[in-house]
Amino acid sequence: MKIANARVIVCSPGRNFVTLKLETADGLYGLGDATLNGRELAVASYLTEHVVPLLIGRDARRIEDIWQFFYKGAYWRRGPVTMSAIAAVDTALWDLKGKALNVPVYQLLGGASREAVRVYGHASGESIEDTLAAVGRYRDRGYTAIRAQCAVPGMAKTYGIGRTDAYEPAERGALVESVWDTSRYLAIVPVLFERLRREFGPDVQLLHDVHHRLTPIEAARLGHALEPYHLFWMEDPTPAENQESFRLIRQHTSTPLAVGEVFNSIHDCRLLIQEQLIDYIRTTVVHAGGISHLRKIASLAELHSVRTGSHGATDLSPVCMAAALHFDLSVHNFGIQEYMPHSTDTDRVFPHAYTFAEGMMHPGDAPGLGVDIDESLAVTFPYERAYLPVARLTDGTMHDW
Ligand code: CS2
Ligand code: MG
Repeated sequence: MKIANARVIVCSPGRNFVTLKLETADGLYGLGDATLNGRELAVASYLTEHVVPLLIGRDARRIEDIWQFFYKGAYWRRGPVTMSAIAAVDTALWDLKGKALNVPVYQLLGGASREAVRVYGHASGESIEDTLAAVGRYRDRGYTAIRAQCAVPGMAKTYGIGRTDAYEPAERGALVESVWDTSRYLAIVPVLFERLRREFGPDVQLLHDVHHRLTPIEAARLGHALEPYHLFWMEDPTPAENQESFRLIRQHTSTPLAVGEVFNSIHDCRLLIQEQLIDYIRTTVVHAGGISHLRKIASLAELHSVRTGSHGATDLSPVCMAAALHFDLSVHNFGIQEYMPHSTDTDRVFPHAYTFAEGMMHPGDAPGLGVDIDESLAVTFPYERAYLPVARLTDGTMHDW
């Protein structure tokens, strides 16, 4: 099964996506997501200039060997651009193998370990009351796990607050700079979750994304303050380049911790997992080297009672969501999958077999990943530069957004 052609498709049905399409000499094709929000063209160029020329003629069945070739062969290791490019190749090869063998990819990963995949949705609001209403909408749609984010009084724009339930943080046009005030944030979050528990009771699983914005001791303080509300997880409490800093958080709180959506290899999270400094690892197919590498991270996590909780925001395309669901259905130490429904235009460009019902999803049983790309439609949505916002403290100092 020789790779005869490989093309990078950039489109923007409401937001930018980068898709790799591998075509074999015997007429099959496989898809891989290569979208890196705000740096899409960097990955598109890496693929076009440095990966595609080395792919043509290779045996598409040799998934692990091709992965190792592009990881070791680049000499320069890791990083979000390289690992997203490798991820796209890996994902497309798994798609091809499933199609060639006429089975859904999860059957190649060890088969189903569960009947369906539990997901969580994103509820947010400009006020605590708005956020309660949004959580109620998600509960009414059947979600049993819901992330809650509310605006912080006195701050014009903060991470995670969508104008509608469909939240897309990247903004076209001018870069958005927002102001951040940690003390105001620390004051409102416990109030939000006290209200949510009082309103919805103990059964709904509640999640919160700190989004890297606290210091370790501030994160320890917030985790401790949230303990009465039994969160499913508190996500990205502090920037995780310094994995050891999670020891301090762990000493002060039993609130479960989730980290990893910005990680791109097992080396970013090895200490966090081995020392059980986290409870869920958020690495995902598109940014952590594809299905092949994500399985290795999950295997390490399984040894240390850490479960998966893969990233699934709208800036990961339906190709990634499809691949994630095949992985989620099969992996033993599955925790939960993030799911933000894409726009109608995105779903038209990327028709897919996966389904949502009553808070659960399933990848479907189509051969391969069960996702496609309508290229004639994709071309009608040309790329538009868009950047993620940045945040500064009130004195102008750059901060984590
Ligand atoms: C967030 C994302 O989904 C999440 O947990 O952290 O919205 C993240 O901000 C975006 O994926 C960045 O592109
Ligand atoms: Mg997050």
